[in-house]
Amino acid sequence: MRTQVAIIGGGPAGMLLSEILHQHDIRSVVVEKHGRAHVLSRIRAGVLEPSTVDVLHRHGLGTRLARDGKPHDGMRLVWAGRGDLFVDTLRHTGQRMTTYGQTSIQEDLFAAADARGAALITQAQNVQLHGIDGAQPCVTFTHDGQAQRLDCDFIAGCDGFHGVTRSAIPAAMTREYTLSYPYAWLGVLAPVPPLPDITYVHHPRGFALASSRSATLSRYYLQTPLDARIEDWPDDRFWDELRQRFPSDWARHIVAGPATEKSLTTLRSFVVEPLRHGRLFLAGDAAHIVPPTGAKGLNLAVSDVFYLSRALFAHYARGDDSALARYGETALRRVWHAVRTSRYLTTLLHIDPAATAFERRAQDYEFEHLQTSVAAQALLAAQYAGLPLEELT
Ligand code: RFL
Ligand code: PHB
Repeated sequence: MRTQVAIIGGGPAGMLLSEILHQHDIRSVVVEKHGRAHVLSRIRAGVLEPSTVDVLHRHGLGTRLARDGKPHDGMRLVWAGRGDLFVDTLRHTGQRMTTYGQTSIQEDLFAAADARGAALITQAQNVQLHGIDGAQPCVTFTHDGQAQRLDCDFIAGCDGFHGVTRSAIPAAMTREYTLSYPYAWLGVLAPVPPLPDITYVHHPRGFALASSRSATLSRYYLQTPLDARIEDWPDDRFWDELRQRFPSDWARHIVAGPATEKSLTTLRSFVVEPLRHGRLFLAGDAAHIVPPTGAKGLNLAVSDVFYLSRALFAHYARGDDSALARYGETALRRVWHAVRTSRYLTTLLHIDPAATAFERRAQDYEFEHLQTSVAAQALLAAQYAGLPLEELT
């Protein structure tokens, strides 16, 4: 097989890249390790920045988003014993965010791919990259028991944090920046009406978060120790613990129900640099991870793909490789912005079991500062809404 861009990974980054490239008459093949059902079963992101919504609309992917996405005008922070604060993104930035599940985006991307008869190979095993230093790279893999080879001009590594593309770059050529946090998140999806706002709670028992997927579908998270096990968290224990972390007049409004999904996530910040080696370009979680506090990961995958698609377009349409050369530095500006924001929110809101009395006191007064300073709220609102996209072409 031969194509122009071989895209490894059919998550949001890979499928969106293939869609945008198609709209610029650039051919691609997506090689995905799992089946569609598996990709669609992963319950993840829920909050979209204005620039993410803009990219989806610009590429004809906004119909269902416009209908089913819910405007999200800020986040509520609740601090046990100190009341709450609404960080009003609409007021401070003039922009609206949107809640719309990653699963729905993934469904929209698969529907668009089917409508154009896209080349999407699922259940590909043993994916390997070859010749990324030279002018004729290729990808090999096994599909339906047959060995396959895909020749291409470029490879896009969109295969998430546990993929193979990042490790195809010689270790001596990259630098990895990592921070692990000493707690995990237990997430629950339940068919019950959500609280009105996305609400982040700081409580001595640990952080909690209320979010939603629709008017009838709630998404909640609890901070747990790193060694927590799902089997130790039957539904009753989850709802009981969640209610203990919310102030009592809020807890009364939490509607409990049977969990339809439960998952544990460890929290880390990670960035690899550079994002390019030869003909391989990394995008999305393959290149960077942020802790979910602040809901930035999917938004970064979308901005990486936006920049990469524009750079590939300049290459094919005009023989201009300057945007390809600048892809990493351009994408990394938004990435590090989100890395800083999500690290700030994570350390502000969680209970670090090893924190000193000094650190806990400073954390309390950080929140008090946010509660009393409109300037601090405006800064956080702007960080939450994300940096605007730089137009490259
Ligand atoms: P994905 O989604 O991990 O997709 C990668 C795809 O590559 C495939 N793959 C391979 N394919 C071929 N060969 C291989 N060797 C392969 N290895 C892997 C995988 O099967 C998969 O299909 O990465 P992508 O596309 O970069 O997208 C990134 C986002 O999924 C991620 O950043 C977000 O989900 C993060 N995130 C959130 N982001 C937001 O913007 N807003 C949120 O509200 C938000 N909430 C979250 C989140 C992530 C969470 N978890 C579980 C980490 C909440 C949670 C709990
Ligand atoms: C979610 O809805 O899953 C969600 C919302 C906000 C976050 C993280 C996850 O910060």
